Amino acid sequence: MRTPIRAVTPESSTAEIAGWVHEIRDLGGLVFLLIRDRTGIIQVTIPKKKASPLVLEAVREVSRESVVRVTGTVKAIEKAPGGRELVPESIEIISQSASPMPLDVVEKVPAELDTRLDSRFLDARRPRVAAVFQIRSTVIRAVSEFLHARGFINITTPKVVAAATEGGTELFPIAYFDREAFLNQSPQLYKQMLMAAGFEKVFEIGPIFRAEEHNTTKHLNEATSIDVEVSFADHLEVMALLEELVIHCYSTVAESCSDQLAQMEISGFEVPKAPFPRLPYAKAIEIAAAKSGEKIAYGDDIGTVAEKAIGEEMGSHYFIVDWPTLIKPYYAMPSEADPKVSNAFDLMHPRMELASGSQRIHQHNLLVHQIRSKGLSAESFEFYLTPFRYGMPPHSGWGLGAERLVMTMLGLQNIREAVLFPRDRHRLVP
Ligand code: AMO
Repeated sequence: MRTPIRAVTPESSTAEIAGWVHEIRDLGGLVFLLIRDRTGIIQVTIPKKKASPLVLEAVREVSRESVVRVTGTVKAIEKAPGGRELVPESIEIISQSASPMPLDVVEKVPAELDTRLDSRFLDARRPRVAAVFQIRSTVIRAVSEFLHARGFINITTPKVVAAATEGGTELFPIAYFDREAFLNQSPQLYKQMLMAAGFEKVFEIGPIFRAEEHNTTKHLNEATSIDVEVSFADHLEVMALLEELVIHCYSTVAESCSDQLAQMEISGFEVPKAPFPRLPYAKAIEIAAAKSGEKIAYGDDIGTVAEKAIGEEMGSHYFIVDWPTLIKPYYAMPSEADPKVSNAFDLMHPRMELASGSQRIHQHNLLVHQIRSKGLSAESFEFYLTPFRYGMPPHSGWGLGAERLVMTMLGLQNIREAVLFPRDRHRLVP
């Protein structure tokens, strides 16, 4: 039976391990093979004089990054990783690796991100890279557990759709038999329709597609969105839920990923504290003008430079609230007190936007009016609008970018580092 490398301790007497040949060090009379599996690294020590001919032949033939199985005796030794070594009785080469490799797993030569992504399967053998995806997995589990515990239903909505959600641009058209269809930009319309179905609390963790032209360090063409929709709740209630969820994700990672954080050399991992400040849009653009010199007219979007300046001023997670109705999507509810402002919010990390959401319009007539006032055709939204005529409860929700959450949590420089196989303007393989 194969033992995970981490479970081989100085107290073990014998062990059978299997993994990749991380390094080969030939010191003349002694050869060291470092063998790696996902749990750790062990030193296999081969004294040339004492080893069997079969073991010596395997050692001569094996190349780095080959998959091997080794059985032998465990000895306590202080200098080796984990305080133990394995002296082999047999070494079986299960799968020999070709060389030279397109990427150095041991990373003596640091590689460009593009080279790493071209050979992601090798890149992800690096414990530091694998740690990102173990943490990402923990974050997704934390989200799912958190929402299930609060009575949410996990939904799956179509990714092949007939209409835009977030406005007409940024859509990927596809051929759907003899009709035009699109890859969905957001589950927005579907999660809202399920409020009319009486589900009350839904969530989805799934792909969203955006034909963003710009190739930046924080945009993907295929991203993962954590979407939530709640009936009988206003924007303030779903903001509180979002804040609690983000903190829960950080706490879960702090509690259960200490090895991975150490692997990534992240020390002093900080869990953000509630409440996140609520910054009105009008104040945000004032800060941007004062700090970055970038003047934003009321009603214009907050661009990257301004976002950065505001982020520096705020220093930790915060919400931007009281957005002008004009720049928020048609489904955002205008404030009762001042309809020029909508009940919409963005959750910000000092580096970038993480989520946006709002209280939604639940009145059919108002929604049709808003769709038309954005220059969109209400007819193409028929399937979405009909449920609003047969008993639609008031509701609110948000969409949180999973990659941006992981990227900002781990201080990654490029969003592509938080995706196994990113899709961007230039990348369609692997
Ligand atoms: P929005 O378009 O702001 O809102 O998207 C929500 C969040 O999804 C992430 N995101 C992206 N991440 C990486 N690359 C992209 N191209 C990309 N586009 C979006 C961001 C963003 O904050 N329907 C609304 C949500 C709602 O109101 O419920 C929506 O899609 O982190």
